[in-house]
Amino acid sequence: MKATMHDANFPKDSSGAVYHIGVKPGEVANRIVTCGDPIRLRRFATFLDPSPKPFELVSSRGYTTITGCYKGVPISLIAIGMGVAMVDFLVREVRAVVSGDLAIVRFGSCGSLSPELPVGSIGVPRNAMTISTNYAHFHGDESLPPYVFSPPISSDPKLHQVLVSTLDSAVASSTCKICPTELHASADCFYSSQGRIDPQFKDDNADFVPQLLDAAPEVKSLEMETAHLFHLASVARHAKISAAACHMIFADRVGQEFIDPLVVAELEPKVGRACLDAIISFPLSDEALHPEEGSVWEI
Ligand code: R1P
Repeated sequence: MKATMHDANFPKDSSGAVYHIGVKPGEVANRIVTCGDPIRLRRFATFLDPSPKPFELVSSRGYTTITGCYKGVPISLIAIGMGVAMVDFLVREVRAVVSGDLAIVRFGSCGSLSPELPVGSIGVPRNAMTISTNYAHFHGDESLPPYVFSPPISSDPKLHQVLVSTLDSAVASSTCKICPTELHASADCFYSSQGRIDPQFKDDNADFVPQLLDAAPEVKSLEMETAHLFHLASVARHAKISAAACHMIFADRVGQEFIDPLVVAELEPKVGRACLDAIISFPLSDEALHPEEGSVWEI
């Protein structure tokens, strides 16, 4: 049976564990690498130091949290599944159980809108915009645009730079370009609001990609979470949240090519390790978990 929750405004149980991720104070580090896929996350967890023994929690709402040390520095790996709601729970609930500054690197996959970002390369966006379904168009006034584009939202420039230089030295090769980009877009859906055509539904998105590029010519890639991560980091109060992201280019949304799984298998561990190296080298002024306190999560 689930524990009783206290406080309907921000539910926690009597141990202080948050409602959806399930973690409590002492179980999440100030430095976080997040991705969608828990299998991808478990591959990165093999890079953690064997001691202290990593803490692990899989919540009933689909979050996997693994906290341990990497090269002696406390770090949490958290897989969130997909979409804006899941990244919103991540940032807010982690913020609620960790004191001090937070640094979060997202490692995801995405589609490319530009030959500058070929399949198998790594995009590292400085800024991300949101794309939201405009329900007023579908349920009221068809003259309104079906999809709404936000202005660009900035990553943390220093964490972005650390990520770019770590990827450049650890991952870049003749077959894998590291591509810092000015603008990425995160949509609220995978199909309609990324311009995928599904004849089963009236999505009004036949001209989606040209309209997006007309509104935001610098946008080079599309996925679902990064802009909301940057948004929450930028509106955080009290302690600082620094956020950056990199994405493996899985699909060419113009030419329709999709990545070979063998390429993913080769790239994923290299990029994952680079994300861990980047996050531990980022200076954080105020950290709650220290290596000697590792026994906190050694359960
Ligand atoms: C869609 O297939 C999922 O893949 C991308 C999208 O943002 C979405 O979550 O990210 P991940 O590879 O991190 O899951």
